[in-house]
Amino acid sequence: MKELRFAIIGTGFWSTFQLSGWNQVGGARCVAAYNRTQEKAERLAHDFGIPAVYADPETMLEKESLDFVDIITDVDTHSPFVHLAAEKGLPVVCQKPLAPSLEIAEKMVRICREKGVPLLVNENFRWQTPIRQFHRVLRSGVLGRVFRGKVQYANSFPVFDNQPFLKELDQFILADIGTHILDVARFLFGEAKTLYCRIDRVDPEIRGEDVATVVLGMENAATVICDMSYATRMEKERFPETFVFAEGEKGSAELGPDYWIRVTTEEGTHAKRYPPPRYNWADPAYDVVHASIVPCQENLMTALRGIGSAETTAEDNLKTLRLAYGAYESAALNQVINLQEPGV
Ligand code: 89V
Repeated sequence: MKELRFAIIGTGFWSTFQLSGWNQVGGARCVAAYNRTQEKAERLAHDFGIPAVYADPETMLEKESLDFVDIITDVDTHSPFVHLAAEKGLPVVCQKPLAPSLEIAEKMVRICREKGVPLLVNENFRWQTPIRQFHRVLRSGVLGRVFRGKVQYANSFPVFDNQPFLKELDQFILADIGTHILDVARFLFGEAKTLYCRIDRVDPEIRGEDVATVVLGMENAATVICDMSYATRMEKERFPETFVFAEGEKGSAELGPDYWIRVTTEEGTHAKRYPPPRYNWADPAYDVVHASIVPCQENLMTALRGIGSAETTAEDNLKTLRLAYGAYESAALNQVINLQEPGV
């Protein structure tokens, strides 16, 4: 199979894991890198054997013969880089959150559609080993009709140590983690009809909110609660684990700490652990998240090769963004948002 050639835009904290993921998947080679601070790109190029570093992204996309571009920058710069790649007819993989507003994301999707290039989102949480298994449990029908679900991400990990720019964002946890958690909620429980959200800021040193609680009224009548916090101190720090609970007419299922899934029905409780694979390039503090990059990229690769469709296309991701940005609107107005009305 032909090896795909790609360039990366952005060589910060996340780029080393993104590149290691592509190497793990195989079949794609990074041939060029651009970063606003060029020395950072040079350092990464040296570590990963990337042959070319550019001071200007446009020149890079013009000079290199590429099959796709991987954008690994902060949210505000995604749109201009996606536009640039689309103009050159290049397929794009972009980090989440795709854009700082739904309108900007819709425009990005529109331009890529017009130019006929795939726009894919590196939305990896739904690819975590225990979350995939939880999905299988729900699809097996063992719980019967699920009437309530809960997706929780609550810890007090010093996330700003590695990603200091997150401190400066006016919109923090719903945009950064909510996009993951709400995407997991969609993946497991389906689409929402209504949404209500409350937010809070506990850490006085940051700009945006670090606590959010979202209540979703689902199309299938279930209620799903998504709660997230970087202000929750627990007996044992569990970053970056996501916990899930589903209650159905015939039983319940729980994804709890340390990747344990417990399924309880009339017949009793069945418990099994579903840990993620360990990669030597992953930061152990981010284990389950870094491991999820691999199946996520495998899935994106089928779309990049034109041999299948990806789960996390930008088109699909608009539905997740509608929830995340609808949640800000709900919190600001203290109102339930009807997601089926236009303009949300
Ligand atoms: O994937 C992310 O959005 C990151 C995390 C905290 C998991 O590293 O911000």
